[in-house]
Amino acid sequence: MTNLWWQDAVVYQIYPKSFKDSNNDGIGDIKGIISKPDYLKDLGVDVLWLCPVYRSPEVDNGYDISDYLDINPKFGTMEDMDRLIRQADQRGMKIIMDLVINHTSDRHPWFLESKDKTGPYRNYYYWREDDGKGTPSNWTGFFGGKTRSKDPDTGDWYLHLFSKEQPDLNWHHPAVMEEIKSVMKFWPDKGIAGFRYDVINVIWKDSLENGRFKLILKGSEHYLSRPGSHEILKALRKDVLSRSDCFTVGETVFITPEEARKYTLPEKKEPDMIFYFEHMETDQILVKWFKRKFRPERLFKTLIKWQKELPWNANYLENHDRPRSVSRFGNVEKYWRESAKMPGMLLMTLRGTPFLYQGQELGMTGFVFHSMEDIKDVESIQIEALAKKLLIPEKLRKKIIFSTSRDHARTPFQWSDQKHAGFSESTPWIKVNRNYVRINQENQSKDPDSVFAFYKRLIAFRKKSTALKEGSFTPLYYDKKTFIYERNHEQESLLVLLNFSDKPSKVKYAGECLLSNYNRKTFDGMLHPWEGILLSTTPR
Ligand code: ISL
Ligand code: CA
Repeated sequence: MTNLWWQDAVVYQIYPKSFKDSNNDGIGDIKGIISKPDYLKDLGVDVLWLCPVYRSPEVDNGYDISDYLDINPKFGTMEDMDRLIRQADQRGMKIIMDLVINHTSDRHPWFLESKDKTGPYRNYYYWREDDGKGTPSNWTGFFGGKTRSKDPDTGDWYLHLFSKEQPDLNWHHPAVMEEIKSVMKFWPDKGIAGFRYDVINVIWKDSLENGRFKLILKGSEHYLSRPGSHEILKALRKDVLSRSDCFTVGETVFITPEEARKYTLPEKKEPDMIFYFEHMETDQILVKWFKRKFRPERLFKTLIKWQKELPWNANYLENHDRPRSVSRFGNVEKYWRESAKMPGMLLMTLRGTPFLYQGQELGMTGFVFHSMEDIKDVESIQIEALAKKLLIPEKLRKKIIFSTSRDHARTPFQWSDQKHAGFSESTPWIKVNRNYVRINQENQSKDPDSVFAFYKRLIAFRKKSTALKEGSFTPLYYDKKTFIYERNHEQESLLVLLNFSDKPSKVKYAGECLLSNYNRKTFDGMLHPWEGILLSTTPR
């Protein structure tokens, strides 16, 4: 079967707050994105995914929406948004929006209205009157701590799986479905090509009963990947999305391949793809705050499993919630350039749609945090507070937060070696990584051997390779550091060889290189440290 348009696309994720500031208030904005279309076009990406740009009090940087049909004034206006869509279209690029429908902001008019016990909005959220017995539930939330808060205005309790400023929508109430449907008609009518659904496998709550004993996410048996979530996704697709040539990718937390198949097999008619997290968890124990040494073998095994289990994957190595990949999987000190490029080859040669996160194409690295003042992320702040409550010593708390914070991925994009990395002329909302003088777009766009140049080559290669876009995936070999697989499509066969280590690796293949992050023309069977090689095995 030939691919659908979004299966041939390379998606580039933009975190608007940190991409480019056009009016020098220290905050990235839509006009900033508008000022860089040629950069994105030059890189070769087809779709831009914008993290939320809706009106929002920004407790969770836009993942707390107070108006789904308007733009956050800090990011610009609806006219700016229309211009961005038009401008992208002129260059053959499409835009997808981030859609958060598990919860809204506590400033959303629906929530404000729902405080009225007898009003028409009451059932938009999960309210419970106070019975004097304390918190009405033992569930634990995603940001640590409880999932019920008492509204100071009414004294009633409401449910929130994330921060208390993000109350969960009650999808049992039919009006919620109708509201979201109209939101999802509005944006495609404007020219938006699809949606990334935020935490989509938790939107349906079977019940609000207390949860069984569990170390993490107590209560999640009542809402993780429940049948009700499938009903909702089917309805949204049938009644709204099928009207245009949109695609959707659902973020799914704590998902197994078996569950993922139920969401994404084409005949299910739900989201087209999902983001899973298992490969992001190969350097952690239980939760991401407890790190263990990264063992490449675990990453290879996990990727093979998902490549085999799903006919089509949404592949990614970075996003706005996870530390930078070169700092996690590579060697930033000794082999920064090589170990920033090689995982790019992995991403662009797996079967599925590749999602690239802003700055990954420059090999942007993790941040070195010194103080909690440097941390802006609500999750990090709440986890730190929880750890403090649990009497975890300050030094350990800092170690945990500084190594795992979502802010690693949120530092300003490094455009140049100018002050503030060319992101803004005034102090950015979050600190710039000190290495911007060395790692920046201006440098790299001029350098044929840069990380950027290599990503560009990878993307261009993928575009003309049917084996990479449509072909089958066959793992051939992996060990503690080496990963070898084949991609096949009728007349075209490609071999991908990757070395995830500081040591050379001997393999039993050799031949002419189609691509190499060491710029080799021929391969003799010995991979250099952090080398990625693409060979042709097509019979002549
Ligand atoms: O990685 C996580 C699980 O421990 C969390 O950081 C993350 O909150 C989770 O993956 C869900 O993420 C999405 O929804 C959140 C928002 O804060 C994230 O930015 C978003 O990607 C709530 O809307
Ligand atoms: Ca700005």
